[in-house]
Amino acid sequence: MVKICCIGAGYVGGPTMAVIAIKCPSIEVVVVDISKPRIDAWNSDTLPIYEPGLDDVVKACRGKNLFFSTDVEKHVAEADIIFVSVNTPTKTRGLGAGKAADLTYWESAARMIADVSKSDKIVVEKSTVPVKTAEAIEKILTHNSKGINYQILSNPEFLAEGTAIDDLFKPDRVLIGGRETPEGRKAVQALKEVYAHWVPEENIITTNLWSAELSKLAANAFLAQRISSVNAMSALCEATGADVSEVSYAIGKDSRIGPKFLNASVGFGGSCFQKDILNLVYICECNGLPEVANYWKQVIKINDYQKSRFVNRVVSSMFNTVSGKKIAVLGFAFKKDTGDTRETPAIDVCKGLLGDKAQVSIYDPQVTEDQIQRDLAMNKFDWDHPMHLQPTSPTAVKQVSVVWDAYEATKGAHGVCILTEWNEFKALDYQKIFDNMQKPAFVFDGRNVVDAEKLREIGFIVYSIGKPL
Ligand code: UPG
Repeated sequence: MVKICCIGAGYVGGPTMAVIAIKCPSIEVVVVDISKPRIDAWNSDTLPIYEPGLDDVVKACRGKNLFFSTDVEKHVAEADIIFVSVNTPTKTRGLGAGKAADLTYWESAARMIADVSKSDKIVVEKSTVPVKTAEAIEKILTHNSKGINYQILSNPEFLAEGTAIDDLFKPDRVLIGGRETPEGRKAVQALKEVYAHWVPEENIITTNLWSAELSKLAANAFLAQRISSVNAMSALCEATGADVSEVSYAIGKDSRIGPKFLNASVGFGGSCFQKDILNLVYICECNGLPEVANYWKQVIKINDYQKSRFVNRVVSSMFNTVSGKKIAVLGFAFKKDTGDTRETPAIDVCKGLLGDKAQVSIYDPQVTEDQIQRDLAMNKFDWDHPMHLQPTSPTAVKQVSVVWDAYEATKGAHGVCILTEWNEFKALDYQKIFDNMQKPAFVFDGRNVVDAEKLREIGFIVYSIGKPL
């Protein structure tokens, strides 16, 4: 029986290993993590992350060929294939601060593997890492190898949150990079055989190590670039009277461009896009390619511009001040169907409004008050450094209230900002909301989810992204 161990029971490690377990009954899969509460949660009825379909997959194989454990060393020692899926935050200090990936957790995982291994191992990079990380890992492993053969593979994950299980069941492609030596090819083949249990062979791409590592950063950079491109267009649409939805539809009909990922918004968020692009920028700079670095940096700059443009629009349309005014914020997660707030545009928008002394009342169906207060009290990039930096009990931001109902949030407000595209925001009783708001009543739709014409008939002043007034 092949034994797989995955270090890191997070958004990627947990769901990916659960799917490998359900698709490969002949393989034993153990997910390990140093965090006991996290492992306890994976072993309980309430899993630590919410993904549609995940509960069923875990229930079907947990205790049979899928296990969650804190006994990291034992399971690493026993495994044939070790996936490393630990977090790689952006460095907050030292060389490359604000851009480079912090590989502390990766490095300690590699050292631990070297310490406890007694047999040959295939070590798989699952978390997104800078190009050439495999080389560094290889050095750590082989210099401590005690005669053990290690093969390093890069097998980046492309799942998106909210659709993780579907993405894992039917991936557009699986990418495996390895050394171009006989041992390297053998290791690639071994991992390919795992995925071949359910992924058609033509969808499993094999490349050299560096191509696989770079492809992950490139995929996220291209995806984010599409959003920044359409968001840049949205500013021009607002200035000219064009409608960004019509422009997106028209250009998306070109089969070379395609219709997906062209929705203008208040900005992209999530744990990956910004981090991976910053990382790409840093790699370009280190390789003496400042023009290429600046090109990709612009994707982040437009995203920051889109968020501050949104805040400026709120403040300027409300007679140049929101001081003391109640502003309702509907949606705080970085996208719908998740409670994840990492790098959500809502953080910057709320901080902007608070900077202008607004009273902000926030409602999100999946995000707790505690989380929101922590996010608003935290510095940029601190969220992914769980060991130290995170404030344990942040002083609550007094100008912020978090409520459990959209009607409560909007009661007595001067303006409403929609920052996440939750379906329920389309179906709210806007007449009731209007009746309970201060007049003139403003709606700033950061996700273009409401029917602006209908709201205008009710009496709202509506600003949508990239649309004429
Ligand atoms: N977004 C838009 N407009 C669009 C599409 C997305 O504003 O047309 C925003 C969305 O609201 C969110 C962000 O872009 O804030 C990212 O969305 P999405 O890509 O769906 O979420 P993630 O779960 O962060 O997934 C991305 C990649 C995935 C990769 C993962 C981690 O899509 O392939 O595995 O990041 O690297």
